[in-house]
Amino acid sequence: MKRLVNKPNTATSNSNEKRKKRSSQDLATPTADGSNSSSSSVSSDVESEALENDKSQNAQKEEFNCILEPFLEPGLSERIEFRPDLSFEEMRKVMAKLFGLEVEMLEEEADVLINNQLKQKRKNRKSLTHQKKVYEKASTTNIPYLLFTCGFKEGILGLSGKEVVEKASTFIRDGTNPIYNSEKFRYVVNVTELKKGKPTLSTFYEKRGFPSSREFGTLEPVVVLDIDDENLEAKATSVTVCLIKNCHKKINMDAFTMEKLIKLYGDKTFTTLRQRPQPSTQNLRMDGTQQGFLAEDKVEERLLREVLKNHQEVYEVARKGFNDCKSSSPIQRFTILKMQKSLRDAQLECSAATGDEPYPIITFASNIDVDDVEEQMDALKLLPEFTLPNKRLAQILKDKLGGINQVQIYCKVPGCRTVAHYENQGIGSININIGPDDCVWFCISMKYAAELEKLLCRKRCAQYTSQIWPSEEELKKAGISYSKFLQKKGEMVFVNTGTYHWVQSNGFATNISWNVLLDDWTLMASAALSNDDTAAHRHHTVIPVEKLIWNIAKAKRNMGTEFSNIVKQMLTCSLARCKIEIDVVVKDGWEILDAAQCPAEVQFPSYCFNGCHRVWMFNLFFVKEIEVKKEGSEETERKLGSLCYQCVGNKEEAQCYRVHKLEELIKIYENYN
Ligand SMILES: O=C(O)CCC(=O)C(=O)O
Ligand SMILES: [Fe+2]
Ligand SMILES: [Zn+2]
Repeated sequence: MKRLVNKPNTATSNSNEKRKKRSSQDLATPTADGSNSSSSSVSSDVESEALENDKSQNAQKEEFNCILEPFLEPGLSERIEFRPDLSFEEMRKVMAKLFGLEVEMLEEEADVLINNQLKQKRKNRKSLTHQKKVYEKASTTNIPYLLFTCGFKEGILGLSGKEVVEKASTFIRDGTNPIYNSEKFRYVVNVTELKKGKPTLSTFYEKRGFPSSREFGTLEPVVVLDIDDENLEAKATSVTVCLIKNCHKKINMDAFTMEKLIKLYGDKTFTTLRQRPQPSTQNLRMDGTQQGFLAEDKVEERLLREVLKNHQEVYEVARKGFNDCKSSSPIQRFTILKMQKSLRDAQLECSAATGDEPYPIITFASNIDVDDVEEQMDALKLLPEFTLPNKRLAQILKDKLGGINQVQIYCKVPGCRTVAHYENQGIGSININIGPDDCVWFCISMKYAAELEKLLCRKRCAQYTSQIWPSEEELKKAGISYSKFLQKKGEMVFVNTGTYHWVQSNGFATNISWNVLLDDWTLMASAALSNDDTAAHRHHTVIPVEKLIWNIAKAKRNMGTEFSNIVKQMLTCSLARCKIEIDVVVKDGWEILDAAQCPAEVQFPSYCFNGCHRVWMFNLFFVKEIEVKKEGSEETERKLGSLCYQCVGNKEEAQCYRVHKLEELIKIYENYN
């Protein structure tokens, strides 16, 4: 709760400097309102009284500085001008190797390279001996997962679409995938379920060539660019993460005030997170215990109006408390205690609270989806085109996807945490701080994905389901470098492909955010890797990757580039799987109808209605009557829904539909290179 006290000074070393400057100015003007400012006619009495005033004001400032000192964000990255980022380059190298690309890379120092090769050899040896223990067996499934990074069988790359389909037709006879090594697929062991013993470490990224690290991790600098930089796109897309300053000159920040948000979405219910505010270097649970990297919050569904009105109230309470503290020197202990109590009392009630918490249980309005409302979209339009929502490759997605090609808003009081994550499918993200205060960011390059994956296992964190707040010390010990920086009002953070990140507000702040999909081969490589990693964790991707690659091919996007090379490899896997799926379903005795014949009330399916973790339904889907919950009620009703082959069960009660003819897919495949 002390974090709330320091609200107006949620301090960076810079704002601290500003504070100091102000106090020396204050010395020149004896009273706060300046009414007695130095005139030659002032009596000596008044002068000495003024001197006393000065002294007491200075003493108070000193006192405030002492109180606030522990809350200044420690250990921040150096803010530097643009320079090439070797971690990002190394990630690109690994990806290029995985997809057999020959791309020009920055030269690295020779000894680093040799060192890494040595490490890799050692690690390879190790992973061979441990491999057996690491994974569970895959489920017995008739149709292989759609996987992009487990390697092709001999002589597959370069085949025509017709040849791929022909080869894939042998699956139904001998049960092995003749196109890609799907038999190597294993689920990752769920480390959160292990109560005792050492957790098995998953090695998904290590197996795909991401290096191990044996040196200590370090604090990386952060590149700061200007929104008017002539080469902004080239620079921003070649570093792990960067800050882009002066965005307030391009955005109408007034479009995102609390009042406007309440007017637009006040009556909508959103997921709000109840959290314990604490320094970014600490990770205590609500009850004061600590559980490694595992963070805790309580989820509540609340009206946005209620949450934002509360934020305004908390802001006022914090401001008043701070002013009360300032009104006496030395600061009275009881005014601090009074302020602490009023801040606790100002919070919304929390059903999960015991009532004895010695801190305010704050409310974080997270992931507020914004539709394409004119004023808000208009407010962003002067930003550089590549940073705007729903441009470039995102346009190919067509469907509206919250937070991906749609803007999302985060409304924060001091201490709100967005826990650690890769962006959906590891793609890039834009985040602008509308202010008034700072947010602190932590970022890790995907170069460290292998080491990070193992560290998370050791900490019993599941990548897709645990709330994770990593410790800086442990990262360094595990050889993982990271950057840590403040994002001030008006600054954008450009999170590049594959960057793992977590964020905390150090004051009151509203952030707006969306994903960017650029025509960049690292993005496709990241989507491919993420597709396979999510499958290994029994999840589905958020972006419909299979649909995306076919739309790219249909639009003949970036032909003859590294981008199209990777997409074509992904298409090979998809085409083969479509053939295998059809063969399995036909052999099982299903009649397949054209999707145009599907009853109108069944919308085009995306995920399986059963909530299963398998792929998005790209081609075949199975329609049957299922029991579903009525909206806003506990009652159920029977409705037509679409399921995947794995979940549909009895064919007497369901009908199979097909979206694409194989000939159509073959043609698109042939025409894309
Ligand atoms: O502002 C936040 O807390 C969310 C940040 C984030 O994860 C993003 O913009 O990608
Ligand atoms: Fe994010
Ligand atoms: Zn399913």
